[in-house]
Amino acid sequence: MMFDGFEVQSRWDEAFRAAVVGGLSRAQKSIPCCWLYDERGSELFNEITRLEEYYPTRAETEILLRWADEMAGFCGEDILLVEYGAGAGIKTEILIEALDKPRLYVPIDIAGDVLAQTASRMRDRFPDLETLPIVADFNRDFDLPAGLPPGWRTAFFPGSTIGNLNRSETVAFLSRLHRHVEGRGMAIIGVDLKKDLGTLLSAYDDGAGVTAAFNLNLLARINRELDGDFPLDRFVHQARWNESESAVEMHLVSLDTRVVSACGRQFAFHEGETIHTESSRKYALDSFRSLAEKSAWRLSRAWLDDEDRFAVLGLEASP
Ligand code: AVI
Repeated sequence: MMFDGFEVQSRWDEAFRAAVVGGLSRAQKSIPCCWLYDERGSELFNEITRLEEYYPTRAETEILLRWADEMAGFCGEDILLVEYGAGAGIKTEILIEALDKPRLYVPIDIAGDVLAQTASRMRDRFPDLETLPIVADFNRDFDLPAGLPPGWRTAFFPGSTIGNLNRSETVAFLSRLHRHVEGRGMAIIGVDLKKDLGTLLSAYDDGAGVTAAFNLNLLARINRELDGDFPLDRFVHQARWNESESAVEMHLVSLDTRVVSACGRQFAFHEGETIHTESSRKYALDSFRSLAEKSAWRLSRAWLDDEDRFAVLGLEASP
């Protein structure tokens, strides 16, 4: 079935509406973190990646620059590289540069416009490498197209976005990757590691207030797109550690008891009540290994930065 741009947009709007109505009706109000990324949210996230306090992007780039040749050896020659959530793709360039005669690059992203830009930049940068962009939500089940060229496949998922998935989503996602590499390839995945709480919390509550603006932008988006009336100066950003989930959580805290409208519905808040907007899981290598094993992957390499803050993991598919 074909959908035109208008239909895709209206399905998207409907999904946002359903996420907000459903999420604000729960005892612990929560809205999935994918809705943080409208145009402004994506700009703010890019700003976050350049902040002093937000170490993951710098640490992962340092690892890729240092170990790309070894990662390329791990992947093998003539491979098909499949990237999930291929946003700007800067880290991917480091890996592709090191790969031995890669056969095909398959960037996958839900945002068709971002994907088209990434594909065209990659074609300019690597004119000999065929690029086949695919619009899909990597967090839902989908198949890669039939008829891809033969060759071993490597699934690439940098950015520690895997930390934004819960346990069952992570196992389902890794199982999907296993299927996509036809049960015999590799995966290279960026994972943020558990560390002292001071470092973790300041990464999600920076001094310049960029992460706060990123989180609060969700309420501005609801006001704009879903006819909401959240008073933006009466909600504040909070980053907190959830030990049982091993995750930094972002919340929006209501400073007052009030009723807010959105989507033609009313939602009551009491003073101090929060909307949970994101969890960012931080792993110990052993805990990630056991999740990977549940999805038929074997953890065979771990490349770390100098301060052991972040790991890029090499997984091999077990049959
Ligand atoms: C996209 N993701 C890996 C980021 C993270 O660290 O969980 C999103 C983010 N949220 C606040 N700062 C960055």
